[in-house]
Amino acid sequence: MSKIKIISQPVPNMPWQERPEGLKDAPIWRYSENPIIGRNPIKGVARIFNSAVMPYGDGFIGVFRGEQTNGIPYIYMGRSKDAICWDFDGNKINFEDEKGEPFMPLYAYDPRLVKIEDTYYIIWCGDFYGAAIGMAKTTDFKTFTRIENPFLPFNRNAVLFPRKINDRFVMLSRPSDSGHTPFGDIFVSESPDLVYWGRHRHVMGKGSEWWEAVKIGGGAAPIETSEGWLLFYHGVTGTCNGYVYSIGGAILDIDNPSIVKYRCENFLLTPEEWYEERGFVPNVCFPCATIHDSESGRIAIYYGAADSYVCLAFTEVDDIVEYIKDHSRVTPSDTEIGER
Ligand code: BMA
Repeated sequence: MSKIKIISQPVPNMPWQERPEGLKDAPIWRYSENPIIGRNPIKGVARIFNSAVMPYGDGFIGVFRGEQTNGIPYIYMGRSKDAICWDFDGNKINFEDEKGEPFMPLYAYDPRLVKIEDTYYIIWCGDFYGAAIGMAKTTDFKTFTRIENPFLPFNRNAVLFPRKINDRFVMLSRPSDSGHTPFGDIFVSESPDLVYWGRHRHVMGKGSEWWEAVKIGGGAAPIETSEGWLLFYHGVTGTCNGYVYSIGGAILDIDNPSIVKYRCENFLLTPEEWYEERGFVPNVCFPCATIHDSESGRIAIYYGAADSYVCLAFTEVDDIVEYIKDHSRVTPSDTEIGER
């Protein structure tokens, strides 16, 4: 039993590997068999990465960013018994609109999958006069109904909270440009109905630490804990050879997630292994989901590596919260305009 409570369901069959000896001080450790999804995983799909999974029935389900052989990303569904070996549908998800007519986005990438009450929501980056957030819902993983785009362009990164807060849906996002965005902070917005979004608040700015000095963006859906919302996000630095994406961690106030309680000044994971340093886009660790077990406090983090693979890393709630608190540095830009 962990000291800090994860407030969600038990998932006793979640994937897990113990912390390797010799990695005592590391906040997160990698799965020894990474990557879990390699190249050319489906006919016509060259790479799957930046994808989201969750428990479903007695196994697991996921939405996957599949980069087709023509270079265009779409969302594919997959199922798994152990959340490590995945069976993918050969066809991309066929969405429909609210009238039941077919709807296929021009492209769709970096999907997140979040369950709120009895409905599953998929959030992605698609096209709406440039890059913007798209959303769909399903209750059965057979019919996927596209719902209103939450935000104006441009925005390429959004994550829903897994429950309503003060009776409103809540979403983190990172307003941006339509391209590779050389800036970006995380904001939070609320909606009573998933149609009208407002009360936009600033959450966290790009970091003062060098590893996240260019931009940050939401990662996995926040995990509810007795210490607040545990957020794994991505932070980006610029080098003479391009961007480097690392995984960061923060804890947001449970009732008002625009308040940053703790923010870790160190990255939690940065590209080191061949599958993170080498690929279609080198030096990318991009977290999109976690599977966590309320009984044991174990957390499995799913991250895209080098825009080429899906990988897995592990931590435990007590350890990661303690690490984030011990290395916390909340700057004025994380708080001063949050309440405006
Ligand atoms: C971001 C997104 C991610 C991608 C990353 C690195 O802007 O497009 O999908 O992993 O760039 O290429």
